[in-house]
Amino acid sequence: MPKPTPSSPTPTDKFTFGLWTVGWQARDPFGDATRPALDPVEIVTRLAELGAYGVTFHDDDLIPFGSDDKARQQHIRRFQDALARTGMKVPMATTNLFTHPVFKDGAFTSNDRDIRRFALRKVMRNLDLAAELGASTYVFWGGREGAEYDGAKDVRVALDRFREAMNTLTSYCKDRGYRLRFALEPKPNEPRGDILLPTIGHALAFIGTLQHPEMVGLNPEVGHEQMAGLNFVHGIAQALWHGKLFHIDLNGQRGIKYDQDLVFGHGDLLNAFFLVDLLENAGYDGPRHFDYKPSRTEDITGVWASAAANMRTYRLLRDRAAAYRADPEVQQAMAAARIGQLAEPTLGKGESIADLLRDRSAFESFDANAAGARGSHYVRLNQLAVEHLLGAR
Ligand code: GLT
Ligand code: MN
Ligand code: MN
Repeated sequence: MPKPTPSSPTPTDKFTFGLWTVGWQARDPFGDATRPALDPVEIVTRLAELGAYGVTFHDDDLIPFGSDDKARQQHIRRFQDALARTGMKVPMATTNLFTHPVFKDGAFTSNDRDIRRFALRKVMRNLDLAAELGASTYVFWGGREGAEYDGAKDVRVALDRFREAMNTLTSYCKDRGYRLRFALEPKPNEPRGDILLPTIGHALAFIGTLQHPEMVGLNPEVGHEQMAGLNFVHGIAQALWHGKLFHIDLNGQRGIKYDQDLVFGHGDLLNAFFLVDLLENAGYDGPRHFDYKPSRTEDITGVWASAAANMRTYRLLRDRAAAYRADPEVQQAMAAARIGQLAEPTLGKGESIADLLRDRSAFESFDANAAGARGSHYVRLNQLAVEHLLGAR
């Protein structure tokens, strides 16, 4: 019997989209745009109709690069009117530090000092707008911070400059009383041959060196970790464990290749299932932000269909994950797999190292061969997940 399909998304789902996602005109390194430009006001309106909670933007998505103050104010006002009319929120904003040729060798880590200073000023101006629009997260994707040649960039010094930029900008927010938190978005490569802070792990280590580490966390993207062959669920679990999952970019990627930015779930679907299970059960209450690109083959109808697909897939996975957890057979399989035992501290309450050394059952009389022969039953558990995902249970 077919499972009931969930009703439409609502703002309580906290689904958000970048203006640059549905607004992508599908220009790629080999071909021209296949779709017309979309007005940010239309994007806000259509996404609201589809049940989204909000939108996010780069400064240049909203205000074309080089606009004078008057034009800038007009763009902002039209956007604010659309937000007020639809009730859409702006929980996150970011800076375009990658399109203009001036950023071809990076922004905060460009070898040119005057370009680094320009980048800081460009961010500061958009931080003012982000705060004005009520955003709580400010993303830093350093797509151009990197190199193609190992001799082109002194990476240790570049990290000094990256840290200087973060310290300067966190201080700027503190001075202005902005309640923004920063979220670094790792990516291994593309558009640079190698990008600085390429993975969740690299970025976490970098955050620990900052002046205000409590203000800086992560905005990991599904495809970016998978481009590096990494397990996104593991990366997100570690980010949560560090208290650093400030925001998330959901999309789909099929293996180690160029950044595909597919619809969420259109890549590694089983990993997406366990990702939703993790987000829903770990207390993540931030936006579910889709950073995808409607494929170049799609017309404008396909753009809105793909936006809806992201939200529908997330909701379906949420339902499937809840059903998986509630299934008595899954609970029994989890017990057989000793999943719960991992939560028990390895040393007993109040047990000292001396106590452990005295415990002969822990070592001298421990039957390692018998323990090594115990089956884990993980395959059965995984099959149950697959069957829930397929709607077979
Ligand atoms: C760009 C990139 C994304 C980042 C955006 C934020 S812009 O499209 O591919 O992954 O999240 O700057
Ligand atoms: Mn991407
Ligand atoms: Mn992204």
